[in-house]
Amino acid sequence: MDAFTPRREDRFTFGLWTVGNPGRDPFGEPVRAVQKPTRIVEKLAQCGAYGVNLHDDDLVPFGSSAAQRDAIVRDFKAALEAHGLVVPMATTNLFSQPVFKDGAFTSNDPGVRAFALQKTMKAIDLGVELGAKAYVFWGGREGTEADACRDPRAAIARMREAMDFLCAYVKDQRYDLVFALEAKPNEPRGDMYFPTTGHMLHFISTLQHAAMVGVNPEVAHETMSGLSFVHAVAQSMECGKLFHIDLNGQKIGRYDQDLRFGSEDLKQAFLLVRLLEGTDPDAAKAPRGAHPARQARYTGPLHFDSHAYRTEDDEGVWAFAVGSMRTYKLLHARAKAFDADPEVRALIAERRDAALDPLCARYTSENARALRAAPIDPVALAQRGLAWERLDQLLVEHLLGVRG
Ligand code: GCO
Ligand code: MN
Ligand code: MN
Repeated sequence: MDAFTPRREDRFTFGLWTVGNPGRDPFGEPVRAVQKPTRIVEKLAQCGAYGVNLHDDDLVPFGSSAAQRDAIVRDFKAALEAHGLVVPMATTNLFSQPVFKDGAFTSNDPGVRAFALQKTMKAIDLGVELGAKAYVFWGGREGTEADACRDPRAAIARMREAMDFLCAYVKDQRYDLVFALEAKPNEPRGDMYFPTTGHMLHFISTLQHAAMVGVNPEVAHETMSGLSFVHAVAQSMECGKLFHIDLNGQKIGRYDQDLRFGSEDLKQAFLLVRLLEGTDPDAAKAPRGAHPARQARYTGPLHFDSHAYRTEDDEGVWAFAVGSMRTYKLLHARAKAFDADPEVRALIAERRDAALDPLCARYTSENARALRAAPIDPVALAQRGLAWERLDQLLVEHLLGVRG
């Protein structure tokens, strides 16, 4: 036990499908035994996790009878109770079964779309019964290879119709539940609709019940496209839409690797933890122009959507789980030290201009007139070195533990 040993109050969660991943890939058979959900609950609790998340089919195998479902749910609830774990998030598997081979909510077939809604309503009921407060939508098969098969605008409209329907269902049932939409650029489809978190954020603003819908960004998914995950998360927080998060590790341009958090991208991971935990005291205050719903820090569950290398046995799986959580806590400690460093504070202190700032703060015809006439010297402005080299080196030294 040390300061970085995971504890319940750290709010770390894993999916049944993550630590339960048996190591099957497109080229090879499983390398580990399938574990019972109740055993996963017990092991996660021993590792210091706070919760366990699930797809409907992870817990209740597809095609189970109502009686089988009830028995499974009863045993699972008993395990949660016995080991003190919660289920903060649930989701629907809308990708494994052959019926979803060309999408679920965006399929051209009304029968498939209706089945997707039916399966999701039942899965929402299951999630709520287990105590979930967030419901994730990842459109695993919502995309194309033969792109002429449907107008992409029709896919977007169908997705909107499904979200509006399901939000209304949640309200009608009086469930205390929000939705979190998860973007991914490709895999398993050649191109998936809503490929980035930014696409999702705009889509959400067009929904009937937009207030109950946010995003679930995933490190691997934004990184696959070569985009900055930290910027995607920051944009979500800036408009109050970071409802959930999928933490893992990923190299740019590869298939979805779902690696242990911090295993590939330590600097990005450091900046991410710094952002989520709000260790920068200046960033805690909303700047001028901020969105009214801005989140200064993220207080929801910290979910690891990742799995152990295919080289690992059962012991390796739990080493992977503990490692994910420890790395988060280590990075949190480094981020606190970085933001408490007086040299860092001095370098990133916000500059003020007593004459110009008030003119830009609010549009009035007088301010515009005064601003047009203001003597601003772009050559002098450009001459100032910013010392970001020093700042970045300080970050590296904090990250490597030789400072602070
Ligand atoms: C993936 C996704 C999934 C989802 C999960 C929950 O690339 O496979 O990240 O793991 O997060 O289905 O919706
Ligand atoms: Mn993924
Ligand atoms: Mn995910």
